[in-house]
Amino acid sequence: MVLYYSWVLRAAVTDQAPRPGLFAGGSLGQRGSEESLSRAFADSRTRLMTWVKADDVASAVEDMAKGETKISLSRNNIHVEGSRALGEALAQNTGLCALEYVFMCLAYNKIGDTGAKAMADALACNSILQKLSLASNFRMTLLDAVDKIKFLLGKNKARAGRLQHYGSTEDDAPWLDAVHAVISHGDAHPWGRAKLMIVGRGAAGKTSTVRSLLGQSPIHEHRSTEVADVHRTRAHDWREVASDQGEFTAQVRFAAARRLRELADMSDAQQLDAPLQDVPSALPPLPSSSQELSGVASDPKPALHLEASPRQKALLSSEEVVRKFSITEDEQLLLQSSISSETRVSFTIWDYGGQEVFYALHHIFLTDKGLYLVVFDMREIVGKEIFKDSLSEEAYGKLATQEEALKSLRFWFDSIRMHAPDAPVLLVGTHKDQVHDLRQVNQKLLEASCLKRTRGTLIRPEGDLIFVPVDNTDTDPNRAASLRTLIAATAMAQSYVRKRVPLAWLKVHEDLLNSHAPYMSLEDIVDLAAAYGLPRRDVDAMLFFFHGLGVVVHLRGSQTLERFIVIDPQWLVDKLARVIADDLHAHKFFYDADLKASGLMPDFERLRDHCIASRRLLAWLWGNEAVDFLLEFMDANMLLCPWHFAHEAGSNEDFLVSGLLSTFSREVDTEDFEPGLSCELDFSEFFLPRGVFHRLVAQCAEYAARPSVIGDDEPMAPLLGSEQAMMSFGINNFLLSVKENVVRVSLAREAERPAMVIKLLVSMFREQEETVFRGLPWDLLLESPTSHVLVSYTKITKARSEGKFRARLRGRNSKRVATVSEFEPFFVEQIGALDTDEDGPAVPRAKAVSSLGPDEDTHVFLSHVQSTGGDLAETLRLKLENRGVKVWFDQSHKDKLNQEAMLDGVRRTRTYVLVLTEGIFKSKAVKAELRCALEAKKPIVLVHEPDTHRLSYTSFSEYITSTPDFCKDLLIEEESLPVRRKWYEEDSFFRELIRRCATTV
Ligand SMILES: Nc1nc2c(ncn2[C@@H]2O[C@H](COP(=O)(O)OP(=O)(O)OP(=O)(O)O)[C@@H](O)[C@H]2O)c(=O)[nH]1
Ligand SMILES: [Mg+2]
Repeated sequence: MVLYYSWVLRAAVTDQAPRPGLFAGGSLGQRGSEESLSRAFADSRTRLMTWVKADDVASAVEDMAKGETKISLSRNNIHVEGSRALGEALAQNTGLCALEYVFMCLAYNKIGDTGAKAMADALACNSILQKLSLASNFRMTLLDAVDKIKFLLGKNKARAGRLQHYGSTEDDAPWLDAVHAVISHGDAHPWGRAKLMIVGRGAAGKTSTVRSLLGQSPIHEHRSTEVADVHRTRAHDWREVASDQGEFTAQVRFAAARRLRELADMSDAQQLDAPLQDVPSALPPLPSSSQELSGVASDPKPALHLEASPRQKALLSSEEVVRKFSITEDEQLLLQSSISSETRVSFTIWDYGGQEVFYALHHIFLTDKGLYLVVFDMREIVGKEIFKDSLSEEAYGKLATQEEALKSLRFWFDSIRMHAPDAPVLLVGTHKDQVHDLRQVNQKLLEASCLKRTRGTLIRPEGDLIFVPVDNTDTDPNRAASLRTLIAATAMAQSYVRKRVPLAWLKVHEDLLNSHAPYMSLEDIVDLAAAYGLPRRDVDAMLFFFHGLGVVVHLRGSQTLERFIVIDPQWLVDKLARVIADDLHAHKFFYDADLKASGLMPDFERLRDHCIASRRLLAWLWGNEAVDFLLEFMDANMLLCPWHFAHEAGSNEDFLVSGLLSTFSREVDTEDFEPGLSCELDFSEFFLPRGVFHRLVAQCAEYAARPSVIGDDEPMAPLLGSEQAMMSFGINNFLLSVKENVVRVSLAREAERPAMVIKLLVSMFREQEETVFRGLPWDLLLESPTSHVLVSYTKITKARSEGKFRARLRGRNSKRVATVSEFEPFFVEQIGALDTDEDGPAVPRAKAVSSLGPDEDTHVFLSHVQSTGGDLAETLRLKLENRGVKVWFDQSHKDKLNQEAMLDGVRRTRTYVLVLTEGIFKSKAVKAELRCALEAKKPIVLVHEPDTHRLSYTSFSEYITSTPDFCKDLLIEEESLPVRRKWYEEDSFFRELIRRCATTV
């Protein structure tokens, strides 16, 4: 319980931007106030920094009126643990400086010597607290701690007196002028920000290592992290900053200090006295930022001035400059002296939960602009047996074997290489207090083959060890000093950390954080940025950069996703954690009174038992917040998909949460299944990332329910297990299974079109490969139905194309051989190559197309820009024509390339299709065609390139910005259809396109 109190205390005191407020409640020891306290901090987002006991309310109100802040915690059973936590919180707190007078009462709390020492340590960092009562505390004997406290409080008091005068003296002029100059010039400065990702097995000590890095006190019990915890650090001392604290102010201070020093270095004292507007010209020009940062074209220099054009808001008002930037001379000098410091970098730390269920989320969060800390428990690497006698049975039982631990390291190295191939990796070994022979750990790691898998991205510390050992139980706040140094130096070597970022970006970010909104619409951010003079294009570049750094989450695959920016990544992680949870974390819901009362318990049980979630359950789990976005986010990341199979307890909108399938312990009953043709997707050249199989299952489940696939039959609901799935595409039944690095597909013996099913599955996997698992090597192996030898599909097709049907091919990892002709059953369906999107002669194609009217020459006019959309338009034309649609397309009418002929083509077509790719509206021809289509009142259909990895891709905001005035709202009014290229999706894409083009009968 004491720990619980300390949590509350920490929540209260680390709050960095307090607004004087009042919380009245009973003592913390009483259940009621415990709850109201946590509610106050969890729900309201108000900055309640003051609370008092109920009977003190009157005096507290008086204090508040005087602008005084009192934190009264007397008689609260805070004990040693609580006071330590409080000390830690106080050490971090910079927010209290908004208050003029701060008093804290800790009387009657049994904090003892340790608590007093913690308070003394805290005050060494906290320069705000001026009064602290420690009266009547149990066994307090350490007088020097009390003396130290008295001394430090006195210093703070004196300092506070000084502070009040700042901003008004003549001495401040050069400093404030420099601040003004920095802000008015609006230049870009290196932000020095990086993303630090902490990964490793469950209970390896990741969270403890993060606490060590942040200088926080050790935790002894294991509180397993759910999905991830996101922390942000301050540049110079690794202290954690509050989630609403931006870095604009710090950046301006730093830039001002640099400016002052540069001016001093020029040894031209006149410069300092020069009028404000002359100051920037005295300095070397700084390069513009946004082009450099993202490759997104932008105005060469965002013009930001303190009192600029009337529409443009100054980044800060003059009064704000004086108020925020009046700092002591000592602080100014300190800033100037730290300019050359090579390690001034702040981090967004992502502390991942190590449980397997969270691995499904890796591809979203393991991004490449980051550093990876792979944390392992050294006891497991040396072999847990050594610790059998020194550990409790329970603790010993939780340790992994050496083999498991090394396998886990290999898994993490592979996952990082998969998702962030160039990111630096640091290895951290925990439990240094228990493992003394570090060389032995080193030796084991070197012997294990897993290190090779980092492919040169492993950063080695100085000395003989290839990892950094840590003792997370040490109470010294600097226990991870050498690790911090290594991380910071590694980060500084990354070019994106040194990139220059316009101050206006940081100001926008600070405003976003200060809004306390967990997410915001793109339109609102565009407006906010516009107020500071940032054009819409720069907003794209800014959000792209922020997303890469893990500062915001902004996906761009669809219009809904693109319009939604998550400002607080922890909010998103917490929402996901409520759905993708392991048994341990899901347990609490079974006792949730609200869930019971809402009548959704059966839905919840169904989610846990069958991985099927009803929309109403998801809405409840997400507190009815941003439900459409979250659904689309999960869908886009293949964590769920619509589930169209009936279920007794089901609502009418269900989803298969494929991200949860790994928690399944059940197996599929395959007793009656008679396998026919089989093949394997083999990933053993590298590894099979978690999630490939479950995503494939989700893709199949969605596909299997399409009306065009089901036909007139009753759909068979897939039978799902964690490593198996029995499915059916129409009358073709098949079994999917996964083992080690292989996904196996077995068609039922009676399946009619086995090769088509295989082609569909390969196409689904290739979709994953393009969107999530880029560069993942794999091979398609076909199993001979007679000899059961598995042979690479590439080898078979090569031999067939050379007519070598009698050639004998060696099986994978086997001495056995099979003749090419054994594989003929895979080729009889004539549906084209199994591993491409090409059609064979026997591919069934849907839809009769209506005949043309007397005024119509074509069904469709494809309007596109050749440089970026030429290939796409050509593919669309071919596939539409294959389906009987007559298409007007300029490349196929070479003789009619003059404008009049094209416009005539528009007038004499049934539907005008605009193919949206990068730069579409820059084309004069496209604009003329579009204008003509509008004048002729043709139906307009939009299709767009959705693949963010293609050069022809651009964002919707870019399309909207560049839409010509004569059709300004076109993209807002018409919903664009994303182009689908993969074989399994192509048919439904063209059906929909043809439907929209009104060409079906
Ligand atoms: N003795 C000792 N214990 C440690 C050390 N580091 C971590 N622990 C303990 O190991 C247990 C697990 O630590 P955590 O930091 O919570 O582990 P984690 O990796 O974050 O675990 P998950 O969040 O579940 O993935 C806790 O009981 C810690 O106190 C260490 O260096 N020495
Ligand atoms: Mg953890």
